[in-house]
Amino acid sequence: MVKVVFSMFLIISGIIHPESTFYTPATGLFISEIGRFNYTDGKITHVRSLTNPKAETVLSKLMDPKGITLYQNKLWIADVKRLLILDIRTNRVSSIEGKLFSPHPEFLNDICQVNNSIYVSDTKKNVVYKVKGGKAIKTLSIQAPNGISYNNNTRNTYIATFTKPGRILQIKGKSVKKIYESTSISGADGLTLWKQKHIIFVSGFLSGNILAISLKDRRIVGNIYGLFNPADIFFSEEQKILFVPEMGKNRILIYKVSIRGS
Ligand SMILES: [Ca+2]
Ligand SMILES: [Ca+2]
Repeated sequence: MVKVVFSMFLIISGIIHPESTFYTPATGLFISEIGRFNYTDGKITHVRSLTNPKAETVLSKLMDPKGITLYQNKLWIADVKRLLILDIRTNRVSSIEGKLFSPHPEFLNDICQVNNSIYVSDTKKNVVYKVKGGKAIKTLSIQAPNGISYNNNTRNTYIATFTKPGRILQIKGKSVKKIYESTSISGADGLTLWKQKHIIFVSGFLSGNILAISLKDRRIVGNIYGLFNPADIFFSEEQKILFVPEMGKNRILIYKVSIRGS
C-alpha cells in the first residue's frame, strides 16, 4: 500500500493570516495575506527563493485576499467581492469588480484555471463562477464551495466544500459527483493534486489537518495533524513540495513530500 510521507523543509513566519499560496520554480512563491479581517490591509507577498527566503510585498491595500493563481503571467486574486489581476512582469493591476458578476458575489474564495478560462468559488453565495471576456457568470450551484482544482489530463474539476463533514466533489461538464465525505475533515478549504500519483491533498480549516487521499480507491494515504486553521494549500508536482498557509499561526509551512510503497 502507498503511503505519503511529509517532512518539514521550511517555515516562513510573520505572514499575517495567510490564505493561499502559489509556486513555480521560475516565479518563486506568492502568498495572499488577509491581515486583519474587514480592513484594507491585505496584500500579496512574494518570496523569490526558498533557499534564501525574503518576503517582499508586491501588491497592498487589498481587503481580505484569498485564492491566487498564475495564468498567462498574471496573478489572479480573489479579494472578497472582486478579482484583481496583477501582471507579474509589469506590476500593472486590473480588476473585475462585483458589478460584472452574475449573480453579485459575496465571498469569493478560490481560483483556478480550467482550460482557457478562470473559475472562482463563492462560499457564501453557493456558486462557482466562470470568468470570460471580463465578466463572471455562474456555472455551478454548490453548497459552500471553497478550494477548486483542475486536472488537465483527466479534465476533472475538484471542489472542497466548507462543510461539516467536509466533502470533495468531482465535476466533469455538468455532472457533479461526491467522491469523499468524512468527519475526519471539517471545513474543507484547500485542494491540490499530485496528478502523476493520482493523489489529492485536502486541508481541513476547522479540523486542523491535511489528508492525502488516493483517487483510485479513496483511501487516506497520508496526513498531517495538529495545524491551526490550514487554508489554501498548494502542491508543486515538479519539486514535490507542499505549501501550507497556517492561517491561525501566521506562517507558511513547507514540506517535502515523498511516497513509500507502490
Ligand atoms: Ca484585511
Ligand atoms: Ca480557501
